[in-house]
Amino acid sequence: MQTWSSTPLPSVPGSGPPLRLFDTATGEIRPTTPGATARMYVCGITPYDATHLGHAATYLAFDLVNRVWRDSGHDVLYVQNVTDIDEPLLERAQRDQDDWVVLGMRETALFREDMESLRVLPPQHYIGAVEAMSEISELVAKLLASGAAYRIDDPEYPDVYFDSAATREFGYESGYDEQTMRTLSAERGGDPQRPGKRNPVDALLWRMAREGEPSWDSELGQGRPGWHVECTAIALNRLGSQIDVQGGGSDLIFPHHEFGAAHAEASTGVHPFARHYCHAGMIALDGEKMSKSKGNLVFVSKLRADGVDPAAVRLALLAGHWRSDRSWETELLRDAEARLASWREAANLDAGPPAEDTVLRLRTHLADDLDSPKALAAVDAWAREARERRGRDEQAPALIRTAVDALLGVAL
Ligand code: 5CA
Ligand code: ZN
Repeated sequence: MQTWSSTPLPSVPGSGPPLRLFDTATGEIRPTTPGATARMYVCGITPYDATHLGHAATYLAFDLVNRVWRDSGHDVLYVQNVTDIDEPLLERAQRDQDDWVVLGMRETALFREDMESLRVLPPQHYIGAVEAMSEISELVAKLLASGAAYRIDDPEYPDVYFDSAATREFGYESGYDEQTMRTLSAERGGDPQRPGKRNPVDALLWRMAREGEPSWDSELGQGRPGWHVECTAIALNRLGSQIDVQGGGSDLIFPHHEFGAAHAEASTGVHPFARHYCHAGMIALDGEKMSKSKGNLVFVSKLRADGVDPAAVRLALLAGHWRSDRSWETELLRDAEARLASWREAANLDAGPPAEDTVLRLRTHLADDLDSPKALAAVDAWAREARERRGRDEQAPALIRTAVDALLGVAL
C-alpha cells in the first residue's frame, strides 16, 4: 500500500544517551541495541472506522522511538501493516451495506491523512494483509509442513491451527498463566471453546472458505489467514528473523504478540523474535477504554475538521507517559494549546537563554523509556525563561525549534 509522506527531519547538533525502553517480555527497562539500521514493526489499524486518540497515542509513542533512534544516527527500517481483511471489517461492512474493500480503503486513506497531519514519520513498508496473501499462506504452509501447525479434525472445515507447544518458550512474551491466556484469547478474537484443538488457546492460521466470505486460493485450499500470522509474515519478509522492537497497544500483548513471536520463532528457529516487545497504555474516555466496539471515540479527523491544530493534539497525547493507561480530557487539549502558543512565542524571539542544556535534557528524558512528560517540562522551563527574562543567545530559539521538530515532531 501507499505509505504517507513527511517533512524532512532536521539534524540536531550534539548527541544524547542511547535509547532505553521497557520490554514486556522481561519486565525491565533495558537499552535497545540496534545495529546501523534499527528494525521496528508496529501493528497497524483494522480499518473499519476512523483513527481515534487511542490509536494516535500508540503511533506517537513509536514515532518517538523512531525519532530518538534517528537522532542517535541509526537508520530505521520501519514496517507497519493494515489488517484489511478481518471479522470486524466484514461485520461493519455488512451492517452499513458497504463493500468491505471500499470501507477498508476509505478508512486507511483517512488514517494516512491523520498520521501525516500529526507528523508521524511514515513506515517504509505499509502493507495490507490482502496484498501479502501469498507470503502469508506460504508461511502457514511452512509451519504445517514442519509440524508446528495442524489441521483441526473437522471434515467440513479442516482449518489450520498453530500448536502452542511448537516452541519451548511459548508464553515468555506476555508471561501470562494458562487461565489468563484462555480468557484473553476468548475476548480478543480467539476460539478457545472450539472442539478438536490440541490446546484451547492455539491460534487460527488458515480458515477454510465459508459460504459468502471472501477467500483466496492457496496451497492450503481456498480460505483466508488468521490474524497473528499476517503480521508475522509481513514482518519476517521485510525485517528478517530478528527485530529490535515489536510495538502496539497493551491489548496486543496476548494473544497477538505472543503468537506472532511463536510463529516467527517456529519458522526461523531464532529466539527471541523481538529484542523488545513494547506496549503502549490504553487511552480511555469517561472511564472506559476507547474502542471501536464500544463506540466511545474521539477521532483525530473530527478534531482536525473542528480546526484544532494537530500539533496541539500531539502535545496533549505526549503530556502523558506512553505506558500509562490514561483518560482523555478536553482540558488536556486546552493545556496543550496554551503550551504550544507559549513555545511558539519563545522560539520565535530574536534571542533567548542558552539552549544546549535544555536540548540535552530533552534527549536524556526521551532516551529514558520515552519520558515525554519530563521532556515537555524541559522545554517549558526554557520557554518560560525566554519569555520572562529574554536572554542574549541569538542561536538559542533556532536550536530549540530544531530540537523540538526533530525529537518531538512539533513545528514551532
Ligand atoms: N490491526 C490490529 C493490529 S495488527 C489492531 O489492533 N488494530 S486496531 O485498529 O484495533 O488498533 C491499532 C493500534 O491501536 C493497536 O496497536 C492497538 O493496540 C492500539 N489501540 C487500540 N485502542 C487503543 C486505545 N484505546 N488506546 C491506546 N491504543 C489503542
Ligand atoms: Zn499486528
